[in-house]
Amino acid sequence: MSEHIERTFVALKPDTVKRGITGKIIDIFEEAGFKICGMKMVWADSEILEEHYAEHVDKDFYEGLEEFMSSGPVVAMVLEGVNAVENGRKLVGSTDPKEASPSTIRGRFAHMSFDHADSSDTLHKNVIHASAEVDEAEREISIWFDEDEVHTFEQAHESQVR
Ligand code: FUP
Repeated sequence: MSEHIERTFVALKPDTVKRGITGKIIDIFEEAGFKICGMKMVWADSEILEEHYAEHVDKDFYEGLEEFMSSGPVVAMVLEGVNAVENGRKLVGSTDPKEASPSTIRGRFAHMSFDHADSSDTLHKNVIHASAEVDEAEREISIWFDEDEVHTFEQAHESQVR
């Protein structure tokens, strides 16, 4: 496998599942040529969320983050592609939907601002998570997926888009 081919971890958050827009978002990744190597629905508990968000557990906003992330199931995915981590984050856009370009997933499917969420005491709903770094992606994939849930196969169109 070329050094440029990476796997990234993506989670469609509970707001996305409840709004019934998971297919539209999966479509965006598929259209861009990403390979879905793993996908499942998970209703996350505090154990998995504390591991996933280890860097945020001690922060003031963690309680709200965990409440939101456990408010319904997520669609967890492993996506493979050329520089999948960087390219995945590009498609996802800025963390705060208000700052995200309308051409990104967060900008297209949300317009929440975190300032507004804080001042109205609502949760920071931002549609999707995608790993920020390659080592973070590896760590997150191992948290959410067993090895035998991540598949290696060839896409029909692979030679066309790479
Ligand atoms: P990202 O890498 O884009 O997922 O963003 P961060 O790691 O900075 O934040 C993780 C999650 O915490 C974000 F999805 C939003 C949430 N968050 C809050 O709820 N409140 C904050 O003040 C900051 C982040």
